[in-house]
Amino acid sequence: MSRPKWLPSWLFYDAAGSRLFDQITRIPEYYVTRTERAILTAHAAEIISQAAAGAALRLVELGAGSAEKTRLLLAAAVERQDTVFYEPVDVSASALIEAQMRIEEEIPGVLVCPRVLDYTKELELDPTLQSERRLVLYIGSSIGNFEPGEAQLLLENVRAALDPGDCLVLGVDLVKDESILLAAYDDAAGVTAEFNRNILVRLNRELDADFDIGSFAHRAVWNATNSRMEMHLASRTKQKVWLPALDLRVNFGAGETIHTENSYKYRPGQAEAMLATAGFAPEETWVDEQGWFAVCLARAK
Ligand code: AVI
Repeated sequence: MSRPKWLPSWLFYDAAGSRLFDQITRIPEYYVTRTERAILTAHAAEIISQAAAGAALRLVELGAGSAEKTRLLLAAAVERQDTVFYEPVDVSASALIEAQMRIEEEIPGVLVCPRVLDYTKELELDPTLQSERRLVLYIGSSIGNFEPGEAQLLLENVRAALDPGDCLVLGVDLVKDESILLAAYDDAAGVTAEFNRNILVRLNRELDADFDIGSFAHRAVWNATNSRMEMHLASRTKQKVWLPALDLRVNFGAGETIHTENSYKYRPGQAEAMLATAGFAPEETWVDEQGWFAVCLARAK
């Protein structure tokens, strides 16, 4: 058992965790979703026309479609060209089917071609016609949940899957006042706390573990040295947990924590530097008035 204890954050996203995350995107303290949405609402047409640069666009999204935000870009693309191919890439076939039905019904002119793939491991995209360009969307600050080296590698893999002239739109969360960050990851209604504890609910269900869920407290911490928000679960008491499926007994001291998530916050210019290292030419960055979130458009060199 490693010390400090940790769990991988992909474990959050079972059906209940995905529902809770969806709720998080609507809580007042979680500025991330609404700030990025406001940037995309204001600039969708510009992003689409700049990325297209006269060609027809084929949109690819890493993740199964971030609902309204993707819709803004798809709608702007349909305005310019009658038919838009949209390839959402996700590990979850059910999330892709749901996205396909939703989008084809809501935006006539979009043809959804879902791809069941783990884009963190492999990324092979459909070939494009000579008259087409790809625009890959990686929005929602998803890149922030990767360690810096992994994030760089991910951008390099995206670049490797593209042809020169194709584009990437990357949404990154920026460093801001600590009090705003802390509130966003520890909201008053306790939705983020429930999201964090759901990881233990999942281990109880899937590994037959006996975590006493209420005896773990949600902690959100700003780690200024590493420029990241961290989530932890702190054991309120000294206790033992039994995970029969792994034949594992785990001891917790009172106050001992399990580190469950890192959410990196970038400094202005940092995402552009990573994009350049990955073989993209950063073309334009749109930031909200408060300087909280950045949407970067970069072109594959
Ligand atoms: C999915 N990801 C970008 C979210 C974030 O902000 O890092 C996950 C999340 N964790 C707590 N609240 C939201």
